[in-house]
Amino acid sequence: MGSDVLKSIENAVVEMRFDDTEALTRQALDSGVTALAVLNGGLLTALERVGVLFRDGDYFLPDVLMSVKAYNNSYRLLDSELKKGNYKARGVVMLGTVQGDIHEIGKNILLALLQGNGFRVIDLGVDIPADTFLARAQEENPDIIGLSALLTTSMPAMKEVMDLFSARGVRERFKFVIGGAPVSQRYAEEIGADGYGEDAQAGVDLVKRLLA
Ligand code: B12
Repeated sequence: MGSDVLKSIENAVVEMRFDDTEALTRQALDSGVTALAVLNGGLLTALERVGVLFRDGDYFLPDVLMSVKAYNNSYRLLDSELKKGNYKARGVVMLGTVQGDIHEIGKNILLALLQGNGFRVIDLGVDIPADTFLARAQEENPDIIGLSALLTTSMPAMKEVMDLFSARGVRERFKFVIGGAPVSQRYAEEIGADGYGEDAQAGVDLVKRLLA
């Protein structure tokens, strides 16, 4: 039953059946499938398939948006489960997608898992300029700043953030972690970030390590 319903959720997202994703997700959760299993076994595999269809020219941008809408109808039901955890404010993390980039799904998953692991998270949103990261960091004083980028063309904006903090002499007050499909450990080292997380769970582990 578990893997059947996950496959159905995956197909419903890929096929843009947004009413079905909600009903199927309720069915999965009611039958005891965990929120994390729906995310990893249904939604993320669906987005990978959507990515391939888009890359190969079988899907156009409106198709991707419809699939994301179907994804959101499911994810909405998982979000509160993923955020449930042992809340004891282990630290404060500020997250944002860098300027020029509006991809937010990965960042939002990291946000949910961080909250589920007891961190307070300040979400700046998407398309965030370097000076906004700086201004909000000075206001909120987070322990960690997480930057997300999904486009090769927006990756340099991560370096701009790092460079601005250095130029203002506040780089050492914060730890920086970066992530997103085109980013790597090597790129993190190149721009002087404190770490790279391949996926949201790796991001949580990294944040825990940096604050230990
Ligand atoms: C959904 C999607 C969109 C949606 C985004 C909706 C939204 N609300 O986020 C829409 C339709 C808006 C979109 C638009 C565009 N997209 Co798009 N999109 C995708 C798609 C299909 C999925 C991305 C996704 O959400 N993946 C799922 C999440 C969970 O994965 P993730 O983001 O990588 O996040 C995980 C990790 O990377 C990590 N992580 C992420 N951030 C962070 C941060 C930290 C600190 C840490 C530690 C970890 C971490 O944890 C996450 C969870 O495990 C990808 C294809 C793909 N397979 O990736 C293309 C893709 C990213 N898009 C692409 C492109 C080109 C575009 C457009 C330029 C298209 C256009 N011509 O207009 C625009 C860009 C608009 C802009 N300025 O940003 C290309 C990028 C190519 C490149 N290398 O630069 C891709 C790869 C598609 C392709 N194969 O060509 N897109």
